[in-house]
Amino acid sequence: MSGKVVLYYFDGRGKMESIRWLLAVAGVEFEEVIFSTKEEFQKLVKSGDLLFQQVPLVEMDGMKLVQSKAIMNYIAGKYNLYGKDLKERFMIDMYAEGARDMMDMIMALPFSGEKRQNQLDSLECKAKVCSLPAYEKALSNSQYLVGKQLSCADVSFFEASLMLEELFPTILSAFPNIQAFQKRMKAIPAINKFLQPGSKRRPPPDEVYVKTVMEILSHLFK
Ligand SMILES: N[C@@H](CCC(=O)N[C@@H](CS)C(=O)NCC(=O)O)C(=O)O
Repeated sequence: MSGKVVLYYFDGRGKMESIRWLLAVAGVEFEEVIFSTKEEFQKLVKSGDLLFQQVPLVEMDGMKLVQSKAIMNYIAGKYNLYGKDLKERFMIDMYAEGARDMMDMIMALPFSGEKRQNQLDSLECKAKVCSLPAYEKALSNSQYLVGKQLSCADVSFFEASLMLEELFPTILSAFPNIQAFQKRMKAIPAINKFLQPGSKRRPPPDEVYVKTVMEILSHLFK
């Protein structure tokens, strides 16, 4: 195995996008192996590299990493994005998990068929009433969500806040601290670079992406 970092996933956001974000913020270059057919995915399953027969898979440091949260935690720990002690790490996990809850709901939307509008309404309500106020409060006297330095929680929440705005363009209007946070995050060079066209950041899912994933994972959509 080479020293390169290689990501194996579909050509879209899904559960890999937060990993792309974190690697980009950590300044780690990576390559990607993209599946566009069921055969390509099955080949990887048969290789035995997918411990649970699921992607994301990340090849890194001589290991074949699976389980997206574990991968994120490994990258965060390695690149000093995981706090200074166990208590900070807990807080980071807590805020990162809250961001992930919102992103999981967003990720599921294109696959929710006729339930889409209900799920969209429920997401908007949850975000406005439960999630965003918690982040607004955490950012009231602090530059970062936890402690005095950037962490993976900031990166995940920033990603979630952008995804929410794609769906509900004015959703942050009642949250000035989050708006200021977004501004600070956008000014970080690695983030600014990742936000530019031509980076490895993926756009919101389109019909082609949804169709491809449903074909490749057809066993889950029966
Ligand atoms: N807990 C796992 C879930 C991974 C997961 O559900 N992966 C999907 C694609 S996004 C998959 O490969 N599913 C195939 C299957 O479950 O058979 C993680 O977070 O990595």
